[in-house]
Amino acid sequence: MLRGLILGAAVFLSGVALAKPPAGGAFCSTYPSAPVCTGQQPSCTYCHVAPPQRNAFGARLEPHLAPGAARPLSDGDFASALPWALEAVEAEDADGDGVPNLVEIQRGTFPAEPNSIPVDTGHCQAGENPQYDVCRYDARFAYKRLLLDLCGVSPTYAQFKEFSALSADEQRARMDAELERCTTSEFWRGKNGQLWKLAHPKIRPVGSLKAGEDPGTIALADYYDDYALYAYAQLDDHDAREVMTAKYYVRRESNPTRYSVVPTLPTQSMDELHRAGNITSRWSLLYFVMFSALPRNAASQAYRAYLGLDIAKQEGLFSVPGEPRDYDAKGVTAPACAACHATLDPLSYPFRNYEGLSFPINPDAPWGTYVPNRIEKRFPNDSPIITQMPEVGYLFGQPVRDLVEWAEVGANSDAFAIAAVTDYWKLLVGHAPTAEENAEFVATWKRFKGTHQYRVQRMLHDLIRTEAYGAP
Ligand SMILES: [Ca+2]
Ligand SMILES: [Ca+2]
Repeated sequence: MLRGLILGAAVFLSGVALAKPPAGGAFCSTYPSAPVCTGQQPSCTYCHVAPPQRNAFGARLEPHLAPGAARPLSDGDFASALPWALEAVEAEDADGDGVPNLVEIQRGTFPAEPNSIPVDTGHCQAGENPQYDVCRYDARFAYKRLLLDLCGVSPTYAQFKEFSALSADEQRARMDAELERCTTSEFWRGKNGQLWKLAHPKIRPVGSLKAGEDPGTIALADYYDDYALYAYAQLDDHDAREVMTAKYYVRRESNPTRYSVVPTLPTQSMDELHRAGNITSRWSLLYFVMFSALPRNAASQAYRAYLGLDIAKQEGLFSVPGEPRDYDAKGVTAPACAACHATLDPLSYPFRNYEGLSFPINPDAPWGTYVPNRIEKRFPNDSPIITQMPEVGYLFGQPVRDLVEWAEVGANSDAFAIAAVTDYWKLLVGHAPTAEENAEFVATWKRFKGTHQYRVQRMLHDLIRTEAYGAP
């Protein structure tokens, strides 16, 4: 629904401030329940045709942005002025489609596009579909779906008939019991099952580099360990955050699949003090850090995989003043790069001492370990200031002293809960939450974070009760 990703949007041209990195954040703190803020932030095109050129909505905002103040506005001044400007134009209709800006923001349509207007889904009529209650939650529909999604089988005719004959309360109880049963199935928790599918984009397996079971031609690391920790954290009464924070490892047994906690694994090399779940697994470090002095790729992958924020799509930008410093002389202070790197570089500093690959193998810096003064030992001459690179970094604009704290702050953030529930929403409902589903989605992740204390299994009982899941 967010169209057009404009990279390098926050460039500066002839001293004129263009699209601002803090815009998305300031917008979403003004309208936290807007669908465009659900697990994401509005892209530049919300206010711009292509920066610096504003669209109809951006053009209405501009005169209300700190009127009279000298241009360009600093990021800070911009961020504090934007909420006032947004409020000032709430009652206006920037694109002339008859719907005021505020209504469009809240209903998830675009205030700068006349073709984008709220549609009332008033087409539901009783009796339209004799099989199911189309307008509202239908337990029989949800029951079928649940067995397919979690057990991988449709109910038999006899099961379905029996379910249909139950009272509403009995149906709910049966569904809860089936959810518990199905999440013990191989289809759900086993190798290459539903949970492993959710883990694929986080682990990014590469068969040719696989060590251990199912080995590749260049056996570097066994990422089945990463799948095991991920699956363990999703199951039973376990805390989902530990995929980022675990100090332990998880061993998998097959037939039937069982995951159990172990303090060490022969396939892993990180010392306990510096361990942060799958972020510091041997595979993650080898594959995402590789040969880099400043592991930006490792940081942006963890940010995207576990916190749902993709810097390449201008998501989750929290510019840190004075950044990027360009310690490794990669030219990231160039205008087109600086907007993203003011977030990405400080996000990456806490990875500075985590070793990926090196050839020849350095005995002082073994692969997949924490190496104090790694930059000084391995890359001292990469640039004149590279050894000044700190280990302290920033996550969400907040300082973090090392990667372990990075992972803790990340795991406790709303972004983590939103990203985790979004994964299951996509898997079970079939798509990312839509504007119509937003209220149920927000309630679900808030309960996941609060009432359910990050227990996925408890959250799933909520998810199967949503209209998004159970309304045909
Ligand atoms: Ca409008
Ligand atoms: Ca519109």
